[in-house]
Amino acid sequence: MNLKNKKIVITYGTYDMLHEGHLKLLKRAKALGDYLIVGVTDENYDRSRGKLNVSQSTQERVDAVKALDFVDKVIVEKHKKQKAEDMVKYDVDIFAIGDDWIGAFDYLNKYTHVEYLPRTEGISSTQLRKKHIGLIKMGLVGLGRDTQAFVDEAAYVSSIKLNRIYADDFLAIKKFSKENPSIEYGHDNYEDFLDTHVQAVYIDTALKRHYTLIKKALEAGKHVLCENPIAMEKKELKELLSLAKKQKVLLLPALKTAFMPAFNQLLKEIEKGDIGEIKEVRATRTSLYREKNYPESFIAQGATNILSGYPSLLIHKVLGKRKSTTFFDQGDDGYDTSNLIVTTHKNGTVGVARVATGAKSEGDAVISGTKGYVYIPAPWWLTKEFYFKFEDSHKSYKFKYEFEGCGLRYMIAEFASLIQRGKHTSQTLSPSDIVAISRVALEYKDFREQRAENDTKEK
Ligand code: C2G
Repeated sequence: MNLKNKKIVITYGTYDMLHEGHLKLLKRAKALGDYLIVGVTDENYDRSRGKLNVSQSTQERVDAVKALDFVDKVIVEKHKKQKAEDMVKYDVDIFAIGDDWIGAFDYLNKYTHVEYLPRTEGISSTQLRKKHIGLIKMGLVGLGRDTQAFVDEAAYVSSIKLNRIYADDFLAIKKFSKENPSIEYGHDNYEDFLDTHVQAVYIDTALKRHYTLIKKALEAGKHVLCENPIAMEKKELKELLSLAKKQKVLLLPALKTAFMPAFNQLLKEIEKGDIGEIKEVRATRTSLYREKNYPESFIAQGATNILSGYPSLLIHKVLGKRKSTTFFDQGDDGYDTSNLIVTTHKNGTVGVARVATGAKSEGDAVISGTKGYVYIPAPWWLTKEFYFKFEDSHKSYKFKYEFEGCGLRYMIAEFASLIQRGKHTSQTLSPSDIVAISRVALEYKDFREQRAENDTKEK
């Protein structure tokens, strides 16, 4: 189509479960001109602007809009600044949007004419989702350090109904449900708990209990989200992942960083190659749990077990498969309190993960390349902002995002959305990602055992 002398109209939206309200708005927008461009928001951008409960994937939503014969072009909207860029790129005459946004896009008047159109009352994606998809019934397993935060954050994911708990200590359950009225049912028998209508569970217990609890939940056909690491032995990890596959359910470690909008944007930006060939990824995570009054039994699980998942996630996502792993650990009270984990990857690239519960350091991360580096300030695992820096400091730029709450809701939203879409694995944290990330801690366990054996032999 020759667009010369044509009036170009653009509009944007999520268009989850495309409905009458969307259609009316799109038709009104088209009537304003000759050529209609529709920007469909992608999942990551939606999460970053607080839309957690979208039930369809970007592709499904794009396809639904593309199928409308009066829509001339469909693009994907990936970040906040894109609207302004699109106005120039497509030489847009009119930007149209529903009047629920009145005033919000006045800043675009400097590029084009902004028109707020009447919105259709009485219909919304939220209502449709409730009617057609139903709620995912979810239960809590254990009463760990993160359980309260999980309940608080799950309240923002409207597709989840979290009202049941299993824990050993019945008095503790009673206290917890009193403080959290949404938790209506408590069990101190795991089999009874699994025998209910619960479709999915969140496990937050001592690490060594994960394997058995996950296995039973998977056998009972439940989807599982479990604190990291999900198993303490290589063969157990493999067994659980194949069991999840066989049972056609989802098994995810609760590595919240993997699902945070800014972290995903960071990975996309790095892929663009501005910092050249990547040579090294360094990431630190330390926490003096004893000073924060964590029980000794928690600390005795070892710094590598408790903390290495996060640095390993960043290093694996950026550098890929590991070739070798070397541990420089310190502090041995029967467990490690500090560990420097150096890994090598393809083309001689190096990952340096620093974890400690008995030493304190700056919790930042640096990704170094031949042309520049990315700096993610502490706490890098709650990714908010990151800087692209170059020799010529004038070329440096930064990305800044906000996240809501303590960041857990993005992971819970992804978990729920995968279940709703009938997916049994996540692209964000695939089974091979899970194996690669967890194996760092599992190999450290083998390393310690081997070293202890050698020490005994020497004596
Ligand atoms: N809409 C409507 N009537 C409804 C529901 C939605 O007219 N009952 C309109 C909205 O006003 C918007 C479009 O349909 O113009 C898409 O709505 P959503 O899918 O809810 O997307 P939204 O969050 O409004 O996206 O960059 C994204 C945009 O800024 C807005």
